Amino acid sequence: LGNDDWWRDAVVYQVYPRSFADADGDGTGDLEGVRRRLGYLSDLGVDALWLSPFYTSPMADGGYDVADYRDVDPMFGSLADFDALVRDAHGRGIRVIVDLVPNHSSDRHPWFQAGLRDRYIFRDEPNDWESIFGGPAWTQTADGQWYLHLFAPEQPDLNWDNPDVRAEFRDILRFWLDRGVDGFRVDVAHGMIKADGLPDVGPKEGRQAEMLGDEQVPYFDQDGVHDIYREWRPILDSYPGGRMAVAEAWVSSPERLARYVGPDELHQAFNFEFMMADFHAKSFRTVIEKSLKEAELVGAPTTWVLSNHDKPRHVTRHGGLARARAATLLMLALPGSAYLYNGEELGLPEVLDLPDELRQDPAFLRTGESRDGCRVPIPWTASDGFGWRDPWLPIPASWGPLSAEAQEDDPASTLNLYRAALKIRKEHPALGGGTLTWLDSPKDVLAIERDPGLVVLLNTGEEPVRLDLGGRVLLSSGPLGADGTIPPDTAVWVQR
Ligand code: TEU
Repeated sequence: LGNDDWWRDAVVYQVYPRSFADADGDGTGDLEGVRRRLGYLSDLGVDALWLSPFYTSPMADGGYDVADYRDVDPMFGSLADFDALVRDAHGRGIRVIVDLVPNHSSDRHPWFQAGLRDRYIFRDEPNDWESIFGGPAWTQTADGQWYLHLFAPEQPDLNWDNPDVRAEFRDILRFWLDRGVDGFRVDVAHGMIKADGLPDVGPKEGRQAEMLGDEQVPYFDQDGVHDIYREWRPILDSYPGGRMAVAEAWVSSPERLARYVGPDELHQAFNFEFMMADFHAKSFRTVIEKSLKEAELVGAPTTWVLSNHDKPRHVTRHGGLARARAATLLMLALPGSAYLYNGEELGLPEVLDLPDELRQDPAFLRTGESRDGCRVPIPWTASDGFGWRDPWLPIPASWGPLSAEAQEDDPASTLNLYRAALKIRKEHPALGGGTLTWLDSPKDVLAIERDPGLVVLLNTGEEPVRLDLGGRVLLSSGPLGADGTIPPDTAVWVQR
């Protein structure tokens, strides 16, 4: 596959295996389902896949509760299926990134089951920390001791002060690198090290640390996590072909995020500021400027994300498909890599009306907020159950026109917009790399020049705007005005 720096401007497609494609017809997606859709992903034009967890898991948190880090859960297939997927993906020039979940294991992990308490965080008394999923971050065991879980009680936090834990994860990295993976997405990368003595958070802050902009809390973004990445980097570098790692770290500023990235630590960190921005020219500009500052600090391009398996889909968040399509064209024209979430290329909205009894997100039980609405299975066919038999979450009956099949031959479909955008991005490397210059523009319009002569315009206002486009329109997120105006909620790529 060549080119060790492939990740710098890659378009990475996140597969949520449970919801992507079901080859064995049990209602849950699987690795063989992903393999059979490689043609679709290749036509879409992505450079890499990131697979959310498919490891042995009781699924208390959709697989982010791992019971065996070196095996595939039978619901998703087998190691042989995994190997076949990697082989065929590579055969098509598509790289494969896997999810690594080092902050916590499942409570069904053999270590927890065997009562190896020095590998977890047990105390005689809990402190005041709260779980990200709501409620106390401590659960009491039968003998009266308490263990820490920043997430669900079924996800005990590992003790990274224990050298056995460190050795185990170095070995897990090698296990997957030996199987040919191109990289890792590191889950809760800011979480593994807790402040000495586990001090109370104190009154107000509570569980909000994951939100951008909050003050530091004693369980996130501690200096010690960086030692772990300095241990991992030489392992990644010892393999040929550009093996990489991207951090999922919710920290308070671009400066803090920049500390995770560099030649001695991880290659990239998700830049969630963009995902949190409002659909408004000004707010996008602020975020882009901040993000480019981070990129400058670390000397590597940043990452862009609009949707993932934890946040409401951007069609819904931004207020409709037109806006989602416009935001996508903006994202795909920014310097750095872009992470797509399965189904966004079909313009899927968040499903807001799932019946409570079908919701499976552990956060829902404690906070009333559920991430299930962005995890609904992908509609492949326009009829016949969307290509699923009894899917683990119901697919809305109204999704027929959003199915991949229905969009396949429609030139105006969102699927074909993504295909066209990724194709143009390949032909114009300046879109994913190069420099970015802000152009003068009316209020509510974002105007960016990318390297020689590629102009990106986005109208987030309420009125159509007339701009001298002075060039050839390469792509627009929706129809342009007959008089050459850009309607509201529309983005356009122009070649000067
Ligand atoms: O998420 C980490 C995290 O803190 C948030 O993304 C949080 O889950 C979300 O904001 C709640 O709305 C990672 C995974 O992406 C997530 O799916 C897992 O549940 C979590 O870690 C625990 O492994």
